[in-house]
Amino acid sequence: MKPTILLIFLMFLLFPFAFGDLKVGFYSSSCPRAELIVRQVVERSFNQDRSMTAALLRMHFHDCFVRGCDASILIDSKKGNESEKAARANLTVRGYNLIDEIKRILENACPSTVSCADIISLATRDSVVLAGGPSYNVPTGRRDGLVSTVNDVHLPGPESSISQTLQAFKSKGMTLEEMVTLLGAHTVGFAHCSFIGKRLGSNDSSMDPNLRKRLVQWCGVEGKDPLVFLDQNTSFVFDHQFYNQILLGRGVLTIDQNLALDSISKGVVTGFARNGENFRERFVDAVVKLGNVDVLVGNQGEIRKNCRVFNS
Ligand code: HEM
Ligand SMILES: *[C@@H]1O[C@H](CO)[C@@H](O)[C@H](O)[C@H]1NC(C)=O
Ligand SMILES: *[C@@H]1O[C@H](CO)[C@@H](O)[C@H](O)[C@H]1NC(C)=O
Ligand SMILES: *[C@@H]1O[C@H](CO)[C@@H](O)[C@H](O)[C@H]1NC(C)=O
Ligand SMILES: CC(=O)N[C@H]1CO[C@H](CO)[C@@H](O)[C@@H]1O
Repeated sequence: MKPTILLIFLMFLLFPFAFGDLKVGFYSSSCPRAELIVRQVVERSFNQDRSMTAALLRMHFHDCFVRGCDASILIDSKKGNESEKAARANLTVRGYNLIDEIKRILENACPSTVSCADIISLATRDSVVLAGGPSYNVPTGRRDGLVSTVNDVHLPGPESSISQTLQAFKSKGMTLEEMVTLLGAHTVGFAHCSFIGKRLGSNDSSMDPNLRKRLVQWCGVEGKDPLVFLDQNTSFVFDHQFYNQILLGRGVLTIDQNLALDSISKGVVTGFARNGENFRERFVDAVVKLGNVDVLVGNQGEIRKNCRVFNS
């Protein structure tokens, strides 16, 4: 073996779980029950409301794509200074109370030890498993950010093209396949009708006419903004049926439907539609990578005591 290869091999032996600057089991001595506590609270919440999986997945994505996975999404606005939450794209993010509850218990067990950013990542994993998705190790050791401003939020919108969206993912170091994989998170959860109004109003022939009929009726309630399932087949199950649905013209968001139509992404979609096991494996890699985007580690940032406010 060449010396360099040997060195790399030795490094993997010494740091088998190192991922970037995070590592699996970061709290194993500082707060041994941390992951257990997160799991128990997520389980309790999921048993009351199965849509928690969707809430957490979306929160995780919105957190990581704005200033990195630093829990900046959790900060409440102050007078005259709006935080990320105030952005239109983020207004419908849910799950803040669940994070608060986990944090409260963790602060009792191990004060000022477990970051809000890690809580989001761990809770997301646990909720994915509960919905039938794959289990995976979450590298931890993230620190909480010190900045949260509404002007930082530049997320792709539901009408963004696949190539625009791909640019956004590439700017975070993600590939096309990882983008298609992560959008597979739309296998769970809801969208408000207001996000698909344009699509229903136009003669978008890419939508299954039966689905269109149902959605026009369901969404057409005056003065209301009802919810529709993003995955019209297995709406609460974390599986690959979302990809089959969009191949059948049953995507709800424009961006979801376009995944199946655009020549850039169609191939990956077809592959995942056929092979659910491959989707599960790729999802694990992609979501761990998402959780590594621009993280704060070491002495950077802080460990918030209350996830909604900076320590001071
Ligand atoms: C990058 C392009 C993406 C766009 C344009 C997009 C857009 C949207 C929109 C418009 C909604 C409906 C929100 C509402 O009406 O309340 C939604 C929901 C959701 N998104 Fe995305 N999304 C994207 C990527 C992702 C990614 C990467 C994930 C996770 C890894 C994700 C997870 C979810 C989940 C789980 C929901 C359901 C939320 C709930 O039920 O509360 N999305 N998305
Ligand atoms: C308020 O403004 C400063 C920038 O002057 C920023 O760092 C901070 O995160 C902002 N947000 C909140 C909610 O305080
Ligand atoms: C949609 O198509 C139908 C029939 O083809 C037509 O009557 C209607 O005017 C169209 N609506 C729009 C908004 O283009
Ligand atoms: C819906 O999901 C079920 C269960 O995974 C699957 O067997 C069925 O083929 C799916 N239906 C469609 C129309 O894709
Ligand atoms: C999809 C969406 O609603 N995007 C909005 C997110 O928030 C920013 C800042 O408020 C808006 O400029 C985007 O249009």
